[in-house]
Amino acid sequence: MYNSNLKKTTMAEMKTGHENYGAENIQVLEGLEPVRKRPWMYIGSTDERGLHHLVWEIVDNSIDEAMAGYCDEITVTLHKDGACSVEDNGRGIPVEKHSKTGVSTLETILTVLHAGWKFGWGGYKVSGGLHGVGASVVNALSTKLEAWVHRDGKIYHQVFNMWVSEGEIQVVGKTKKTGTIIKFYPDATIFKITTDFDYKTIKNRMRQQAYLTKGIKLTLNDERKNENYNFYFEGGIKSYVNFLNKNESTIGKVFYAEKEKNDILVEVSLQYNKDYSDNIISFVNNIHTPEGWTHMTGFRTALTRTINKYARDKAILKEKDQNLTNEDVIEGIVVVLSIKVIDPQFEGQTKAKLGTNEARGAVDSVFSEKFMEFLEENPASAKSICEKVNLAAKARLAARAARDTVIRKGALEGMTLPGKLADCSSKDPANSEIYIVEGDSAGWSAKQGRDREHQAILPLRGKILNTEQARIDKIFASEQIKNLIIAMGTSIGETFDITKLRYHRIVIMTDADVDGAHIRTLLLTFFFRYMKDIIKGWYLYIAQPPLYKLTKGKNSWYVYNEEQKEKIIAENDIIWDNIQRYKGLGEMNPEQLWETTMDPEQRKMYKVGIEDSQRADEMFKILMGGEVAPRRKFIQSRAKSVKNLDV
Ligand code: 28F
Repeated sequence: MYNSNLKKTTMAEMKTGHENYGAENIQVLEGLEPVRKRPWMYIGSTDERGLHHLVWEIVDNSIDEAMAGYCDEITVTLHKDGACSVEDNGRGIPVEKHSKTGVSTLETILTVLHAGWKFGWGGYKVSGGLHGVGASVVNALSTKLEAWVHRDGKIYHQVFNMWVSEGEIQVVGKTKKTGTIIKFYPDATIFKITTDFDYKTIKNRMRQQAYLTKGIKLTLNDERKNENYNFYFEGGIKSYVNFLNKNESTIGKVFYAEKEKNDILVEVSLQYNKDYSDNIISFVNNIHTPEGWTHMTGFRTALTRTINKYARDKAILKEKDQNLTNEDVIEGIVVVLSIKVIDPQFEGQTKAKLGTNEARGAVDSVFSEKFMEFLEENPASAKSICEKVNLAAKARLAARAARDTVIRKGALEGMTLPGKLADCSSKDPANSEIYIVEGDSAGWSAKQGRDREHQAILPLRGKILNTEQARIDKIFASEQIKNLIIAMGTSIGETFDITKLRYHRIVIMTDADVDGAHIRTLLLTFFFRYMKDIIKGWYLYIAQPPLYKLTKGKNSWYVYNEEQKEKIIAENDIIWDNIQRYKGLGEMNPEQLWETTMDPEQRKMYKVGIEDSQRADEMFKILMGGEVAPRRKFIQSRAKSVKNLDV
């Protein structure tokens, strides 16, 4: 860990402080050593996500300067030599030496842990970043980091090699501008998986930050691919709501409000659409808080109370009508809630849950006051919103009635499993798996070929209901979906209970053709919308049946993709007897299906997970939702990359 070329320093010198350059470096080394020893404690992980946290940390410091009102342009550049640089036109990090430490603010920020730049209140200057661990973490995890500061008419430059300063800060030129540039080279010994920055990842995050900091111009230059992108949203989170609704047909106008309450700045925008799922994203000091918590609770209670009050005042809800529930009022809603809190108490192990109690009250009071004003001032929007939530309430009641009848028949409780289910004999979910198989003939082969002790088979006939476009009462009306729900044992919606899951491996097995892909997508849509915890718990798999069978004499090889086929053909310069392409699972007999796709010793399967919930939500909307235009655009934009289209 120590730089061998550093002069070894006696304890005496260490104690006396900074007169010995080496001593200072030793302190820096000791200060940043914990970061290099346990990087995941500072950036979450050292995989691709952790690598990009380095970028967020530096960008967030520029965003902080923008939130303070001193910067309105931020540029991120991905260099050919693997470096990433961030530039802002803020005031420039101060370079004067501290009287007591003899070290400049710039060097302190870059070499002292948690010297993240936080400063007081007034104009909502709060620190973002990975909760402001500061740029020193980036320095510690980079082989080289350079800083330029434009300030007081001079350009200052300082270089850090293996996070230790190469020398004193230098004046390298004159300037009329002000601002800060940080360029860093991530350390490949820390980021073993990759040090390649991902353009799309950075672009998505910069779009989000631009929405959250209205009026700021964010530019991304990828010098590796000669691509660049600019983001600038005068409308801030209002534009964000429009972006999130771009694939939807909307209901009513966009609502927007911004107001301070008890030292908390509350900014919220929302708009309903005709869809059934909700999309509510919240931020605290520009940090995404996916687990929500107090600020979200404040919002939800205020929304439910306000709509109920308005609907009763306007006699849209009659005396006899039950109150609308939170579930009813969030159906089809898109919300961006952004609050600024001085010293937020983050909870949860990912620090993505706000524990500050004042936030609940502030959001509740600002939102209910402003949203009631909006409903009163926009009666047409208010009416269509109330119609929408009323329909949701009626569907919920109908679904409850439908579920109750189904439950009353004891079906959902698993008392009467669906006739088509060939269950396994083991009753221990951890040792049980279920294959959801497309088609009766494949279903038959799977039933014959399986391991009856541990493998259940549920054959599906043809397409299942597209649950992306169906309301909950239609879900219960569908025989295939009901069979799935009963077979899983968990129920769905508010009665979903993952502990009731009857199998710890659920394998989707469909043909390797377009229809098979469609059925697989319909199943994934259902699990994502109504049994998301099954995916989050990593219980869901996709079987990999062979694409080809190559035969030579009495030998045969199963091949799982085009590349493998080309490789085997290239490697064995022989004349094959036949090369069989499997169009459907039904073409395999039970033994073949077992040994190629179901035998745990030989099979290959994909594990289904959700890396980015927002992205997954958007993709299901585009691919399976009611709006045709976005789907057409998606297909057209990817048509050229499709190789063997079998229509
Ligand atoms: C490319 C990354 O880090 N920009 C920054 C500033 C500006 C000031 C500042 C930063 C330490 C504790 C204050 C300048 N003049 N971009 C950046 N721009 N840090 S980081 O001050 C840090 C001090 O509080 C700054 C007057 N006040 C603040």
